[in-house]
Amino acid sequence: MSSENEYTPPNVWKYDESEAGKWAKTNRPYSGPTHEKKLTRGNHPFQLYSLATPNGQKATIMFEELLELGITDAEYDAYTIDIGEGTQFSSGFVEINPNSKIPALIDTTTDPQVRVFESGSILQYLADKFDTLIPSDIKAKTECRNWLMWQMGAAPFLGGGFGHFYAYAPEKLEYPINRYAMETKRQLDLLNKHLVENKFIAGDEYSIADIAIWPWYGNLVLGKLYDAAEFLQVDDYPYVKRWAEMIAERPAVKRGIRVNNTWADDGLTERHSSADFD
Ligand SMILES: N[C@@H](CCC(=O)N[C@@H](CS)C(=O)NCC(=O)O)C(=O)O
Repeated sequence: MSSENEYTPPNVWKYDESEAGKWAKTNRPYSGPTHEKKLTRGNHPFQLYSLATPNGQKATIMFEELLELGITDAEYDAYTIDIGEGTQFSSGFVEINPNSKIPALIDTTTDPQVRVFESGSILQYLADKFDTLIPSDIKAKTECRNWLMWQMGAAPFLGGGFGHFYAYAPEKLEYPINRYAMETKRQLDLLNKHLVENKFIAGDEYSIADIAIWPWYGNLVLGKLYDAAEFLQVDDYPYVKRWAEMIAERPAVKRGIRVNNTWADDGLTERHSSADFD
């Protein structure tokens, strides 16, 4: 197959800043801080630095679910990290996540304090710490972790693959859109088949597996991600839709998706108490 867009890679790839497109401030071929800036800190046990993207929603939904369960030790301050402006490259943020990606968390109740990065690690840490939202029986717990790890491996094909080429890339290219639409639909079909027999992802109980998967695949079938519901024919996955709608109704989920949300009318740039939602 050849096209007028065909690209012959040179022997050595070169970094061209002008080619970086929509994410010019975020895409660089190296890691580490770009500027000195400390993180702001509040008084609650947990300090969260995030943004209401699907990966960020996992952390804020988890905190709101813990608080909904009456676990007041899970009180948190949430600060917005503006990834379009490159705030994830400040020295303070890089100290808690050398990978410069939201969400990142500090548990201030331990000595020394614990940094937690990677949304899956944050969910696992909080579930372990408060002994909830993960089954205790080893078989059920493993099934929950299976799906948690599945999400961490699968979602980059949806976000970095499909979402990038369908919604963000400067030109619409058929090959990558086809490739990642195919993989996204395969993943949706997998979830749909799984949810025929399971009320929640890990079985009968709501768990961190649902909290990890819903922000990506739930939002997608509810038409809230990449405006791609028609393109991907999400009505073909009725069990994913049933599950997504059920989870969207949870009070903690309704609150969680408002935190660090700088684009929704009811979004909260920072969250310090339950009263912020009033
Ligand atoms: N595997 C990571 C992915 C986190 C991630 O990709 N975060 C994005 C926003 S959704 C980010 O911070 N991007 C900023 C950048 O790439 O510089 C996780 O699940 O925490």
